[in-house]
Amino acid sequence: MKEAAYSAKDITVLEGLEAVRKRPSMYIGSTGPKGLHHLVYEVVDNSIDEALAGYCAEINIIIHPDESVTVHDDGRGIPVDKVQKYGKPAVEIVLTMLHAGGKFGGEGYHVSGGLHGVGLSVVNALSKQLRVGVHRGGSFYEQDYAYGKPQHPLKKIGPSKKTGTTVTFLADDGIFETVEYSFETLCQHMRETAFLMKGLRISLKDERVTPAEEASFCYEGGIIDFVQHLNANKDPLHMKVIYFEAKDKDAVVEVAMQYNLGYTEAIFTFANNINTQEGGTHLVGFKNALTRTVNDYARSKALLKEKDDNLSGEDIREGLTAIVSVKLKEPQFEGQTKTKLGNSEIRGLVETAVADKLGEFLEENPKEAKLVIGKTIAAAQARAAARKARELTRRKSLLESTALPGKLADCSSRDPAVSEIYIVEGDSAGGSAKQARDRGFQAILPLKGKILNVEKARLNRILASEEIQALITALGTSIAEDFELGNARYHKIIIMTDADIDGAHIRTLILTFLYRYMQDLIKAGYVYIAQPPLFKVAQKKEVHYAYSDRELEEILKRIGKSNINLQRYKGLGEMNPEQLWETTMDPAKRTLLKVNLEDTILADEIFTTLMGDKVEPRRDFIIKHAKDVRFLDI
Ligand code: 0RA
Repeated sequence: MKEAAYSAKDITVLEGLEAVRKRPSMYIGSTGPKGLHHLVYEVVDNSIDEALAGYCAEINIIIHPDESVTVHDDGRGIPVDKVQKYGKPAVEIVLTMLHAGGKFGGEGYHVSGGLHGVGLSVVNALSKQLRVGVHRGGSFYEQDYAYGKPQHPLKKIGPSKKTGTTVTFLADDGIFETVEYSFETLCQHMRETAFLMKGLRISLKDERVTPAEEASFCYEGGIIDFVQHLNANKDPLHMKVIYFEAKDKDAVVEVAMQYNLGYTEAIFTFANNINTQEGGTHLVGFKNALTRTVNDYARSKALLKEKDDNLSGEDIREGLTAIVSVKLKEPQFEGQTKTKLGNSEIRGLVETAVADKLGEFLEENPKEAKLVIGKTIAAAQARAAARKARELTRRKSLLESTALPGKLADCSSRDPAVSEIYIVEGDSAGGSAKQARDRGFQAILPLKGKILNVEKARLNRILASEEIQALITALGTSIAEDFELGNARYHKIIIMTDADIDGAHIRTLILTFLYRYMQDLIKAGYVYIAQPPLFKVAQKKEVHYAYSDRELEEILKRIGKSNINLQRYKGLGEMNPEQLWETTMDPAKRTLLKVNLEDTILADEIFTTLMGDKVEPRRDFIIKHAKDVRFLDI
């Protein structure tokens, strides 16, 4: 039979690829930057499967100058023999048929779920060009594709003593909004993956810059190293990271945990290397068993009196950094973003593991155990004090008849969906903003200078701060365990600070507070950063505003440099109300930066670094990111 002849099977394949190109978001989540990076993760996941099966020790990723990406692994190589049913080499099937990425029904814990595991064929369909190279069985093979379609049959290029797979692809810029990769985003993801895959080396190279930038991740300690990394800028309560693993026939669970002297809880969970941001059965199992085990231990050692209340889960988790990683045969992912593990059998497995192994740890390390219990009791006392303080504020506000803080200039609208609140630095800028605003839907809350750094204080002290009380009452949601998104009084919460270092500091303090105590406001997409202009350029009667140095240059180029009056705004206070309205507050003209929380692990790191105790890492971070506004866009 001639090779060009189309069979019914070829047509099914083409229809499959066409479906992917028609509705890319269904397969890759989005066609924005997130979806683009997902292409790389998808290819890497296939190599990870080889590593999970025990055949791959190293993965190399290269971003080429034309934004094409190569992923190379030293696994067994995708099989090249003909699959009888299709009359084509297996590698071609893997690259062209939807859901043919697995090991043809083989063994092992596949990386699959959420948007992962959709297969190489999806990446192929969404690429202008793709080349696959396979070292296997003594030879090297190659095949090229365009828009998912093979350009020639698999070619045997020559002999080879190695094994492994190389995929190079160029994302289709007709489908993706951008095809520019962020080296940092890829590094962050690959570092995480390397932590979860003990001993696997993942290297990255960015050839778009000269000299090329390189990074390489390999952790012999696996998630123990992960926890140490997360606690690197914190003071540990005990030196040794607690680690244990347990297996049954369909799953393995690994847990690593270490307390620090801070007050925040940082538990991250994974299922088959996927960050389960919405939690699920493994998280529930972990929390339940942790609470029970610590209480049992405390009672058995008479650290709690018979009549005492149980220590609460929340207090037990104060200052805890933990990774819970499960790998299982058939993961079920649920929830809005498909990042909630649903397999009910996992809960029991994790519970038993934690109860046994953590119980053992506490028995064998009485000194550490005592520190943990002591910290928990302190947390419980602070929480009780905070509750009292809150009840007092509530009662007080009832007596005073109006619950809203005096400094708030509220808007007249009572519909949160159209209402906005500007949180403004300082009373003078607050005054301008009050004059500038549209009082129909814009409220103004001026805050005095630097609010309390919540990273360094417990809830009771935080609640004692007048500025924070005003903020909480104005937003209406309450905080921490009392938080209620539905009570938000505004669906746009806009932080407006001066465009200088102090302004950046105040903005970070406010963001830290929102992140730690009202995280769902950020997740709901209610939190924004105002972008006041940096320069005013006046030429005769015409006025232009520039929001960055680059924009200033563009304006000067356009209008020429004769007869101009250039003003650099050092603070919001230098603008009169009309200017403030026009540049920063008028919905028709302003630009707002939405704060998003895609990567909670990175966000936790950033807030710890920026707001924690250690000076060195903070300095390094600020120097590294000084020119980069991206870190504000958390
Ligand atoms: C199917 C079967 C086998 C390996 C693979 C696929 C495989 C796929 C990819 C994708 C990227 N790298 C990969 N490495 C391997 C098993 C082959 C065997 O039994 O020898």
